[in-house]
Amino acid sequence: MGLPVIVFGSKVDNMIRSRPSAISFALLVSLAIVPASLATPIIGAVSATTNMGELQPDGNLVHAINQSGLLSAYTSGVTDFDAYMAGDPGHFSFPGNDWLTITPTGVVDFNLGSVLPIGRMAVWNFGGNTAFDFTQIHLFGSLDAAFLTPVDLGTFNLVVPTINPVGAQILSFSSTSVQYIRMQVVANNGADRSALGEVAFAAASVPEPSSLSLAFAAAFTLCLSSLVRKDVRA
Ligand SMILES: [Ca+2]
Repeated sequence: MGLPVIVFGSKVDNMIRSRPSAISFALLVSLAIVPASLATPIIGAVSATTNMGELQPDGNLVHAINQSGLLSAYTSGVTDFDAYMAGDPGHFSFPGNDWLTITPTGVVDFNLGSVLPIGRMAVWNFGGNTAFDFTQIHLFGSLDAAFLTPVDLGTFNLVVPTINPVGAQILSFSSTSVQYIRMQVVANNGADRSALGEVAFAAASVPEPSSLSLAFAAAFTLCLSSLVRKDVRA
């Protein structure tokens, strides 16, 4: 029976040719060793606070973190950030879909729910080429809600979209383990108050094999070791 040569040396290769069940098992194990976690899951904030106010009746801050207005939904912690953004998900600014502030500048803190390595932030600015859009923000990260030891993530200029729905602008910074992200609004596009469509974050995680895959990998190693020992004795 002719079996394909894969990556083994000649002795092991000949041995495996004589053991079709062994190579079938090895191939099955190889397929089972897959990452259990996504490389960059998208993270939505679980809550947010601000000193910029919430213009009523429709301008609650939660509208910037609850996926309202997003034309395609994601599952926080599950959906892959890059795969999601590759689809160019738009946000439609409309009453009930945006955070409307009372003051033009100030601070908003996003709580991610747990400490995560965050290296990117997606911002959907207010749609329609308005004077309410944020134009410059400064980001800080923190392990604690009081930002007692903030990590400076940098200043970013935001694009004022001319259309509605709008695409996300991706802001990149050094991956930092934080639970809270502070957005300091430095400037808006000229109005005496501001508006924001939506934000989300990307958590960089190291892919880890699942426990089941680890068990398969251990069995795979033992199998090969046993086969090699038998081959050496032969
Ligand atoms: Ca929204």
